[in-house]
Amino acid sequence: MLRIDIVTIFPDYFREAFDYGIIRRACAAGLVNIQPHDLRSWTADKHHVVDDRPFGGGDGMVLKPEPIFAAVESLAGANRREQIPKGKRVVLLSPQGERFTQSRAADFATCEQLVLICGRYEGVDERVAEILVTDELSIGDYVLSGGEPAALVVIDATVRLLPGALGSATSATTESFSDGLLDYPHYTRPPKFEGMDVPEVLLTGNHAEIAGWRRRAAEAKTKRNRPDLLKK
Ligand code: 6GU
Repeated sequence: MLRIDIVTIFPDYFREAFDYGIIRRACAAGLVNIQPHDLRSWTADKHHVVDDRPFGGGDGMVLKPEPIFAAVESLAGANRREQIPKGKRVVLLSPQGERFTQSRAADFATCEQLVLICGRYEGVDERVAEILVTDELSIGDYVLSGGEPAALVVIDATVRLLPGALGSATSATTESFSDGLLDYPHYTRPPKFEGMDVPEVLLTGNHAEIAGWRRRAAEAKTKRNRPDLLKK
């Protein structure tokens, strides 16, 4: 059972997020337990303040370190990176992070616990990234107003890799990125739709020819849409 704890100033954002499809089934089957937590519950002051003005000046507010350190201490049992147990990951989601990839999702799927800390775009006190977390991750080269959508992305990509989460054992390994290529194109009925035909070979039942066509089509699509994937 993978336990996922989300630390956020918007716990209600996640209210129905895990009620659909594969994630819902994985929760129901006891493969994962996902728990959003309000960062404000780890504040000590009367007004539950989680942010403050940046030292050195500038726009926006910065998330304070104390509630985040307290949250991770209570959820993961330690508040220093090197004391986090081997099977746990404490992740800060921020636009300054390393890129989240399929191989990172595969690592997370082997863990016993993930603690996902949702940053705000204005910033998080840097001592969180430097001292507390095991990973600082971004989902891509654009700026989100907070880490909450990124947490959903990380959770979805991870949970579907848990053993037993997908219907078929092959579907997780034959699609995009597990072999460094985009997925091949898919078609279903009707074979003719408004003058657009399904590629003939797919209707032949010749599985060797179909496999060859899919490989070539995947390479062509990767070259067109993601040439960067071929240049490594
Ligand atoms: Cl993880 N957070 C924010 N705020 N923006 C992002 C991101 C994360 N990943 C890409 N952009």
